[in-house]
Amino acid sequence: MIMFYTHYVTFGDFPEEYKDIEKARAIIVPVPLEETSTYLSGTRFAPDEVILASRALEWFDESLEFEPFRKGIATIASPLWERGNVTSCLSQLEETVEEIIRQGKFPIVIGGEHTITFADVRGVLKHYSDLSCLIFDAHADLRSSYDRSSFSHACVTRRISELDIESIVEVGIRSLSLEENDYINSTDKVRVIKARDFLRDPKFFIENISSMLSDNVFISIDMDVFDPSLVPAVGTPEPGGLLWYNVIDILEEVFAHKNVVGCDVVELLWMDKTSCFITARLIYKLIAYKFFYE
Ligand SMILES: [Mn+2]
Repeated sequence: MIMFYTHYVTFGDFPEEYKDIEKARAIIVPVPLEETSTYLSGTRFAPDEVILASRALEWFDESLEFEPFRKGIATIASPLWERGNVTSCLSQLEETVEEIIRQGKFPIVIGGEHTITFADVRGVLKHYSDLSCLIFDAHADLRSSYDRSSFSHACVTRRISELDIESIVEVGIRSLSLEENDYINSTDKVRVIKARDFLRDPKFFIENISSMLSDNVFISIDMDVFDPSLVPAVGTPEPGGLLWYNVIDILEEVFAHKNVVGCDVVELLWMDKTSCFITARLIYKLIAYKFFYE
């Protein structure tokens, strides 16, 4: 049994009674893991910057017309791990996510590098067998190993595809290697919606995305799915990305038709205040959709 403690700064400047760990329905988990970044660094400070930015959020959701914070949003202290030891971080996080779901709550993990999604999915799988993953990302992350590590952020989707899950849908892809392309062509488990295909016909993909997913869904959002003109502060930026309403429209469709059991938001860097605020806004939207459609 894990004891959860409130993080020293909490998501959203909401009244205290709505940030209580016991009562909150949504649990924010900051995980500042940064061990295998390959280009730009600074994701380990992103969770706290997003949480700081969240204190400027408007409490009311303008399109759903309710105040999501009234369901309770608590922010717990990061799981503790041995610095430099990715495996130790992943096992602590897996236990944390498993416990949050056992308590009937909705986990939203803020990274940190994308590697953490492996632990999130393993934690969720303890409770749900019929699980699929919807991953927003510029990169396929399907390499079998990278920089001599099989737990690099560049391999996370490959590791997830080896777990006992129904399917993976990747949206926004616009960078992949020959090895990854061969892997995609060799498996039915991974469906890839490339950014350019999506942007040519968003309506078609939004209407069909639910049919590619099983009933229970984990959503991972690598912030580099967004175009760098909107979110420049990411570890591996790629041109030609999705814009705000592209991502919001997909989320709305999936939350309306599926049981989303958890989410993470990863790969943001801390330096750009606008990118951090956009991430906080996205997290509040995830919470809004979860409780609007349940
Ligand atoms: Mn990426």
